[in-house]
Amino acid sequence: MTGTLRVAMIGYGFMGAAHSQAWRTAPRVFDLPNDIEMAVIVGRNPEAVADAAAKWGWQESATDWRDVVTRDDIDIIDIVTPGHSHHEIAIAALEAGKHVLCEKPLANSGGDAEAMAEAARSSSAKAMLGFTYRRVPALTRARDLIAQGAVGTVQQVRAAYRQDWLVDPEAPLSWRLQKDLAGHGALGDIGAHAIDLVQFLTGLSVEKVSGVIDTIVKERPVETERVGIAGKGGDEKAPVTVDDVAIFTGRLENGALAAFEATRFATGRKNELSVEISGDKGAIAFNLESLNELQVYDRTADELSQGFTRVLVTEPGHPYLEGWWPTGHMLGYEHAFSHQVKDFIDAIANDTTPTPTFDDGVQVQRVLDAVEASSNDDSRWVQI
Ligand code: SOE
Repeated sequence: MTGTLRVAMIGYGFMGAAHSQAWRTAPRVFDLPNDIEMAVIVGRNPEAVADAAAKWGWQESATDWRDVVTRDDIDIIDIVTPGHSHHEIAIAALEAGKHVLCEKPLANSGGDAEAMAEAARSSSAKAMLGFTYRRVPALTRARDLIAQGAVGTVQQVRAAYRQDWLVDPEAPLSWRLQKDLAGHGALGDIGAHAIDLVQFLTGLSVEKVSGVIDTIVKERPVETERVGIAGKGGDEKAPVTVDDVAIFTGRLENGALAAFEATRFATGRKNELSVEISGDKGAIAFNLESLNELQVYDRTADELSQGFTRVLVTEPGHPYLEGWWPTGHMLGYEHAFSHQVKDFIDAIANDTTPTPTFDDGVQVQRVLDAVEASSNDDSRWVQI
């Protein structure tokens, strides 16, 4: 397939900015099979969405996604709204024959996620889920190394996503803290990344979980202005209806144990997504705060030379690096979003299945729901 693909993006918050940059950048960095037009950006507030269109380079803005998903001049719908609306928008778009890129987590409940996956299976259009960290070059490289046997048999895993933007009890009740909008708290927002990464890196599914979730600050100021992630609040307070912290154990399909942590209360940890995969032949560790590098341990090397080795994933032969800078130059948080666009457009052009699929999203959703169920039942093991 060649020609121009016209994109409409629904939503315009933090992820709207990240995705806009990617839609603009990917065709300039990579040799894509199609031209991309950033056609329409959609949001409920007409002035704010018009400002976003002008700032980020969308041709026009609109206020009703229902009118946009059925337009004949739109090929791709990119969903960057809070989780509660993913289900309705994605299904309408797929039924209208549009390709869909949807932010994570897939939905707010297992039932909604299943319906979305069913719509994706029945559509000839492509559907892809935005677990973007899979496309940080170091993590793509880690997946390849593990698949080639670099750690041998996976025996144990640690994965933590730790932030601290809610330590302040006056940080307001943004949509991420409301169950009806977000589904889960830290568990769904950032724990979902940790779960997806473990499954992506090891190729092993989480089969059962035992965990605890907790809400440390039980009520917060109602949000009066949305700024960044945390926003601004006034005097009125309302209950927090999701978790602040989730700590859980997962049993992988090969029997290995995985320790997971997702928190917005790790004081001083701004955006630490760390994962370590340990096997009988070696280990690989990654931390998003040093996202251009891997720590690699080879247990089969000469005993006296063994130790974790820092490997910089910045070379033109590494995943996605061909389009960027000369040897040794670094990438940042936003680059993975451009890699996501590249892979999505390639899958559309080559008629292949883009990953993560909506089915992958269902699997993660089941794990999230199982962790909450386990916590509600004195941490008993819950089968996925
Ligand atoms: C907020 O916790 C957040 O923006 C998540 O929603 C994103 O998925 C993650 O990439 C960074 O943190």
